[in-house]
Amino acid sequence: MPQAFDEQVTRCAAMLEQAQNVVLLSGAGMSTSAGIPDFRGPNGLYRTAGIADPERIFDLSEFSRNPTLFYRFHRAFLTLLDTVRPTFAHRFFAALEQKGILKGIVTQNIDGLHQRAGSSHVLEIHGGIETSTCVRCSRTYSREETTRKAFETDIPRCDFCGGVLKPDIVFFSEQVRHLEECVHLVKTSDLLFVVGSSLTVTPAALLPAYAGRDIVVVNRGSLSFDYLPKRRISLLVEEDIDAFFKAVDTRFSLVSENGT
Ligand code: CNA
Repeated sequence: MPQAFDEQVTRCAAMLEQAQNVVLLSGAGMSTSAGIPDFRGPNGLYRTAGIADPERIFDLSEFSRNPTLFYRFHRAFLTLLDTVRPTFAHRFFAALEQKGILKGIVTQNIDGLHQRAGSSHVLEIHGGIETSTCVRCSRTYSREETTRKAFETDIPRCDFCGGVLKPDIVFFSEQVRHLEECVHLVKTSDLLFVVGSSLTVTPAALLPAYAGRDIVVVNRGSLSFDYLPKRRISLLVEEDIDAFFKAVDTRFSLVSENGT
């Protein structure tokens, strides 16, 4: 039987008080209240994109054949990023790092909101959009250069060889980033938060099984137990992420109203 909200808040606060090595694994649900849709949630991209088989957006062979679909999505994403701000939960975890309790964040997100909230130890396991690489000559381009090109032409290309620029996001079938460091971070945690992830994308979904001690999952909606058996979870909170961490923060007052 699900525990009442207040009881879950109390348990989470008690675990936080005991913990010395908190780690966060975050997913797209962390940013939905900022206005960035997730993939598999009720308003997620997979239901709303109007594209048959939307996984094609991040499919490497599709990108190699024709990057138009990806850049149509990416231009909209870049425009959206200019309008959004970190959520309460982003600021809560940034504050935990400042307090010295949180040792690092593994994020599957590519929106940079953890860093904008003030977190400094962020491992972007699925890469990010700060740089792009020419698929032909491997020259690196900044986010600013790629963005300018993406809005000037249909497909941004390398100034030197004309190759297509690909933002350094991990596409399906590509190697993830920082995997060893992510595993080490999770193994050394005494409290792992898994927040806003359906835990369907491997290898990120395999990480929680390495957790050193307690695991708190905060996720409302689709959640796979294929890689993280339910019995390994100390606390499963099926509530809105910001609402839950706001309630937890009433016990700590880490987050100020107008900033971290
Ligand atoms: P996902 O599979 O879309 O799962 C997100 C989960 O969060 C779902 O179970 C939702 O129901 C849940 N959720 C959404 N909003 C809330 C909320 N307010 N409160 C509680 N639960 C909520 O996303 P994953 O991260 O698991 O999948 C991995 C993909 C998604 C990664 O490769 C990401 O790069 C990719 N992605 C990232 C972003 C981003 O950077 N913000 C956006 C969309 C997709």
